[in-house]
Amino acid sequence: MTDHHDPVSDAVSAVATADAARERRNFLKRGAAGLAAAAAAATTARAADPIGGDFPEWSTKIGTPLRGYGQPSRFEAPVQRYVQKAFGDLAPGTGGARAPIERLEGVITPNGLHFDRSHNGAPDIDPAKHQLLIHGLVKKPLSFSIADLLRYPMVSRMHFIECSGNSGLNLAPQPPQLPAGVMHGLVSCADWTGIPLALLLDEAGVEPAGKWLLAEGADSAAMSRSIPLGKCYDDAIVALYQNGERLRPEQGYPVRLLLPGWEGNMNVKWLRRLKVTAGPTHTKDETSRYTDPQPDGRARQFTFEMGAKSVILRPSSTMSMQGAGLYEISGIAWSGGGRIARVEISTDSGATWKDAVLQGQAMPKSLVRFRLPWEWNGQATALQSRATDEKGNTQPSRAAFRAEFAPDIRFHNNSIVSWAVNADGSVKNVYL
Ligand SMILES: Nc1nc2c(c(=O)[nH]1)N[C@H]1C(S)=C(S)[C@@H](COP(=O)(O)O)O[C@H]1N2
Ligand SMILES: [Mo]
Repeated sequence: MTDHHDPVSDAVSAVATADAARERRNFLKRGAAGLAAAAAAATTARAADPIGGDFPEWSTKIGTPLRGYGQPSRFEAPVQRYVQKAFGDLAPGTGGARAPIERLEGVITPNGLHFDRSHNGAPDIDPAKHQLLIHGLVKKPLSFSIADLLRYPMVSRMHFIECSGNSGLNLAPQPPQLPAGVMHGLVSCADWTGIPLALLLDEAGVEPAGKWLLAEGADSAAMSRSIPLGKCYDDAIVALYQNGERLRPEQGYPVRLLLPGWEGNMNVKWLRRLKVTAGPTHTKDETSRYTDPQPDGRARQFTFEMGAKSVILRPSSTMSMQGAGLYEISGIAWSGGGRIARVEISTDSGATWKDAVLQGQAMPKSLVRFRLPWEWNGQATALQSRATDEKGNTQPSRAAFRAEFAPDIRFHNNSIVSWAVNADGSVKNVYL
């Protein structure tokens, strides 16, 4: 049998590159004893090889040629966004493609899987021709090309975007039995890079009468929203990059507005115009949608900040448990109010709660990963998670949320999600 992994010949053939030469120096430094040990280790590894010393096919030939843009393994092809066209192929760009959050880990949403909520599809914008206009109540109206914008100082920050229609499906009379991403995947998180909006507004010089901003997209839906100037000066970003690369078309290429922690809809994509105004414009997009009917018949408008929220992803609805024993409960939490301070988990249908571990640094208005080991005794129970942010905002129970609004409430559902774990191991969506 050919020895594919002879450490000596490997080291010798590696001399060709500078990197490998350094490796070889280190290798030779280990001396004869080191060589013997390495050979022994290789023998042991081979003896322990579960396929009896024959290497799998992929270990015996040249791999995939080098390529300009990497793609996930073909075995990960089933990991896709959940595409929901609101009007089918009559309006193929209208609706949402939800992130398969239950199949992801950590807190960063890969760019190809970032949820996409679009009112009339992603326009194919030529960055060499696109302009961003700042006008209205300003001393000096300004028009920026993308090349102009790329010369400004930038900031990078991790933030989630959540559509206020997220979890709307969980307001249905009966709990839908769907993967978590279909119900709660209108949320994603990325490392966004762009220009603080305050910088561009200062350059245009806002008039004292200017109190609001109208932001408009260059898509054929001309999506537009009114934003109080305070937010624009606080932490708003004119974003050009998403996780290190330029924005994806679905996320607003070549430039979008990012309003950290505020409802997804206000994060205007394909940004073409910012008009400083004295008051809100009451555009179609902020009157026909995103308002919340109350029991007294009146509706709340302009619910900007997204509530504290969490969802357990492993295990979650439509998954199945592989028998009693030790599991890790893992999920994501976020809040438009700032940092997540705490995520509590109940493994007994809400009777008792335990603090989960928040992984890494909880960043403001970003997803945070939580984890908790759980010994499942094999009996039927329900899992719940409850997030609280640094301001003390916490997730309401489903009943409390329902009581606060009229029965036809569709948006801003941040109520506690419950997964039943049945004795047969099946995990179901339930209302508790
Ligand atoms: N111009 C424009 N901006 C838009 C939209 C749109 O259809 N057109 N959709 C909005 C909605 S409803 C949401 S939830 C977010 C979604 O951002 P994403 O698609 O990058 O996830 O973008 C917002 N910005
Ligand atoms: Mo949205």
